[in-house]
Amino acid sequence: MAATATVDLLARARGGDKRSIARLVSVVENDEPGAAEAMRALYPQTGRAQIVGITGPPGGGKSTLVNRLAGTYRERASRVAIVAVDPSSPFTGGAILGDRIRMRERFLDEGIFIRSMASRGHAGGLARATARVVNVLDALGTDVILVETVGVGQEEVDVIRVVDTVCLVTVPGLGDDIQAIKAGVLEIADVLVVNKADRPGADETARDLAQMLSLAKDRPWKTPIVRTSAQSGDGLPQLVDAIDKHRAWSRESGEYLERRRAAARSEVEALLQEALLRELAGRVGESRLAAAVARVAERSLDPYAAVEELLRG
Ligand SMILES: Nc1nc2c(ncn2[C@@H]2O[C@H](COP(=O)(O)OP(=O)(O)O)[C@@H](O)[C@H]2O)c(=O)[nH]1
Ligand SMILES: [Mg+2]
Repeated sequence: MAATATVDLLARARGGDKRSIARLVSVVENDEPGAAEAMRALYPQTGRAQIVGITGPPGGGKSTLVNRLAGTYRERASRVAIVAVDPSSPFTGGAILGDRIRMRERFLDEGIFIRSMASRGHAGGLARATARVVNVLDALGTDVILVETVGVGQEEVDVIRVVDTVCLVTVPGLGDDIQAIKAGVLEIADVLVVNKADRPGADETARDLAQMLSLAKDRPWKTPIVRTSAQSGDGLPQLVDAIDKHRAWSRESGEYLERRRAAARSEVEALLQEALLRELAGRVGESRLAAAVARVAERSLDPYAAVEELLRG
């Protein structure tokens, strides 16, 4: 994208034009030409949005909850964004007709921007693309950014690191599955949500979670457990309140800055790694690399010696 085109796009996106926001988000998400320039212009304006993560196993009601939260936050904020990072199910996946209709209302609301992230081919790619998208939305003046992700693997744990407050969603009757919620995921949860509390067993699940928390190592923040029904909206005010309390504590205790620093570090390190790799590839050259690889394949050179030789130049 030409420099002037990027400037125009930035201006329109800042004005709140949804199509321009979508285009800019795509440029940055996919690291298209113009991405670095846009980031440079936008970065000084980041750091204002409240970023909330909703994570947990598939089917727990995360999308339904996020949809509700977006509506709730929209009542007090002019711009809300939803970033759905769920490669396994699109944003509408599993939602019943009523949910779809409510979802459509959100789509029609000029103050709510919704983006589904495409999955990436390489490890760490999704987390970094999400960080870039969140930064852009933040810089464009979004007040609240809700990030939905499936809390299953390391990649998802990395994705959720970009947020200020992590809500982990579980449902009643998971039984042994609760044990399957990885200790690491429980550790990064700032708010525990027992959704589908309209179903039997919510109190037991809440008790099980409380017990698991009591076994975990002491943290200065006391993780609250909130019962919600994303379907009826019960417990939503309590959830918003818990998120707000965590935000206040986080700012006051310095946790917020610490997380921002950790996120900045992983972003810079990842870019540095890429840049070093590119530089090294240029220095080594494809023909020398190919020659060394051929010798390793023929067993006339071992891989360690090959690397040493290539680096020696
Ligand atoms: N009974 C009940 N069903 C819910 C609740 N929240 C979501 N669901 C339903 O659970 C299914 C999965 O919801 P979805 O939001 O797609 O879950 P996700 O995979 O975690 O994003 C859908 O059929 C929802 O309608 C709830 O609080 N109570
Ligand atoms: Mg979902």
